[in-house]
Amino acid sequence: MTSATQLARHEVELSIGGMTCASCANRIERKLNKVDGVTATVNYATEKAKVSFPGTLAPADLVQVVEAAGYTAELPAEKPAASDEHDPLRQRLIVSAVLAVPVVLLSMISACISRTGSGWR
Ligand code: 9UX
Repeated sequence: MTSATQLARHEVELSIGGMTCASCANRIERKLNKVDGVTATVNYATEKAKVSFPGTLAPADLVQVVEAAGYTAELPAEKPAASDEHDPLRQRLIVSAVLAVPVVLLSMISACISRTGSGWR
């Protein structure tokens, strides 16, 4: 590993524009991965590039690499709202966990009743 990869790593998700076929994603991916210490995955469908890069680089450098390859790249908006409580997926997990409790209890109780014939012992 080069020293660049040992520095603190950062991650950024770029919005890529100008990809007209799936191979474009691979082309961008290769360009980015050629940069020392950079690991990138480009998703053609979502037009997003997930890039892990060392502290020696700035996100703007990554944009430049993509643009030099003939595509457009945009940095994500600063500070994406990261409130746990309003994450819909997380909320659904909590809700379904709460709903599952009575179901489990009920099945335990009915299993107990049917085994002993007279409820709890
Ligand atoms: Mo597809 Mo992209 O034929 O540079 S690879 S358009």
